[in-house]
Amino acid sequence: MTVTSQNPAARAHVLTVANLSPLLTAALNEAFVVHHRTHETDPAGFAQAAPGIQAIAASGESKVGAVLMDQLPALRIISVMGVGYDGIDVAAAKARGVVVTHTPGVLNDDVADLALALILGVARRTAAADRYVRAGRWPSGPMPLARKVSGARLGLVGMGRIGQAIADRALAFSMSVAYTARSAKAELPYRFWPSARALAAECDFLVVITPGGAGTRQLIDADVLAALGANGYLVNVARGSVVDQAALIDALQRGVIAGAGLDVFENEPEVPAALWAMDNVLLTPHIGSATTQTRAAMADLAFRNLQALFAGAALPSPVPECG
Ligand code: 8YV
Repeated sequence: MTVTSQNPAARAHVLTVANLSPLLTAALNEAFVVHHRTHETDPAGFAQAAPGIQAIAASGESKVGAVLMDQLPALRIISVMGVGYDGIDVAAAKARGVVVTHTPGVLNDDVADLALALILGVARRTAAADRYVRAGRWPSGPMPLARKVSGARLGLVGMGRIGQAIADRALAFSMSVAYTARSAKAELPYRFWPSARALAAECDFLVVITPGGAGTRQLIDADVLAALGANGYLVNVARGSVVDQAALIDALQRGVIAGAGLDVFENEPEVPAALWAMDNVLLTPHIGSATTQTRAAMADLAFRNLQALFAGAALPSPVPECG
């Protein structure tokens, strides 16, 4: 990250709205005057600083709505360190002349890698197997047999950059790949299904990798899970909001589906105790992009968007609505 020191009086003021990666906060502290979550922690300090705040630095899970924007009359940019920006009211930002940026591309590999880890992990029960060994149960007999992954049918709900990276990896496991998305992508060799339900009925592993937000809320409901069936597995590396979590728990409890690999949840960081109790569920704490290498690349891109705005240069990665 290239950071140039500036006269402190000339530095722009940035409000952070999340506990951001130290890689990003270090760069922000060097280049800007940073107000760390003062809107939540220090109302008086925030009220004093608000008229001068020109930027918000957010994470992929942050929520920034019109109410906060209205308190920041000088706001020019919301830089999200994450590809997902479903918590940002982009329409409200645009209406106020505020640009929203995010960090696409640099995390494709990591999220796709984790999707495969969850497919393999839930099917081959790697976490349960680890617990089995540590509990000293091996001498009493072998574990129950698992589910073969190579050659199985993969269904992707969403076929953007990360969906395609998951498909690339699945091909190395001789899996067949099909998908559903808002529209078919003629350039891709994979079978398109017009709905999640139709796709679920034709696959063994249904992987959710579509943006969150109102358009996809509870897209994976009881009907889709019933279509996936007793031999099918659900994997979610997108947003908890895309899955009807109560319906998922019910489907797992009643054996409507075989198992699930979940990196995201409806109300993070809360994970329902009902899920903790299930051996056929693999749980990870929203770690899709959580590697040192990728978080450094995301921090760099989020920082460069801010730098570009204040330098009057073209923004490296505005969200499509602001592009
Ligand atoms: C992170 C994410 O959780 O990119 C996203 O949309 O959900 C994640 O990569 C987060 O945004 C890191 O700041």
